[in-house]
Amino acid sequence: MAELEALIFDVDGTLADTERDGHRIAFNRGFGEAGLDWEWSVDLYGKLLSVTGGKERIRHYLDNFNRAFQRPADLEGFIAELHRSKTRHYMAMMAEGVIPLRPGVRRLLEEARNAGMRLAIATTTTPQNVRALIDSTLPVDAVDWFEVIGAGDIVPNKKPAPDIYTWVLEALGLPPARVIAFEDSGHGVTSAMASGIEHIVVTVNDYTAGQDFSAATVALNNLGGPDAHAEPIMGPAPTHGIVDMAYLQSLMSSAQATR
Ligand code: XBP
Ligand code: MG
Repeated sequence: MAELEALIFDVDGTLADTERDGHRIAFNRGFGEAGLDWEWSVDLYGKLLSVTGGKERIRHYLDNFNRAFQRPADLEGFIAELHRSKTRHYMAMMAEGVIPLRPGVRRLLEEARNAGMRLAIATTTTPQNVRALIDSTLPVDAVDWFEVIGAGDIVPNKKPAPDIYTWVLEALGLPPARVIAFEDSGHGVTSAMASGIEHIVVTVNDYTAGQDFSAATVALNNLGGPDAHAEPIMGPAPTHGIVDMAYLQSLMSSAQATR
């Protein structure tokens, strides 16, 4: 039986609900600072999430939702500058501690560390954003809990392409059968699967709840804790409503038994 050696976490929507009240607000603040009257509502942002990556998302917005905008000659430079401003606003918001971790995330990270599990991150977001979230929600030096952090533009293609998971697996030196990926979105599941990862745990949120997770191992409302039971939308229910190491090991074994 392939042994479980590492847990690889997506960040946005998985470790924390950062999209609606974090990234969206930071984009809007960046637009305001640049003198633009663009305002991304909660609904519009849900549509824009079909494209991952902030710079890519701004371009998608201009191509599909704001065609009347008079584009500057250097559109790429303009988007890059807007995005740098958005990142500054996002980091400031994280430093204020506006977004908590999702239920059960800290518990599972600590339990995994105690069990000798290797931890990694695979995300499309900018590396500074990952650091800002970890610093504001976990103990000092918790960034070192993650042996590998794959983030942002270090790979040519963002999720749903497999690049970021492939990069992280290579950095860990592990075959995909030895890891579990944690995701919140259809794009994330597609990305992990395409890199060869066989075991994927999804925790849905308001933006992703209706997406197709049939390719995942299990989809739940959250990872579970004292005030938030983990309930499956698809796949086996965890004992006592908690996704713990024993439950993750059981997912690995039952997947192998059915092969
Ligand atoms: C997250 C994203 C990110 C953030 C914005 O996707 O799509 O683009 O919304 O980050 P996933 P940047 O959770 O699948 O990794 O603005 O820093 O690009
Ligand atoms: Mg995500």
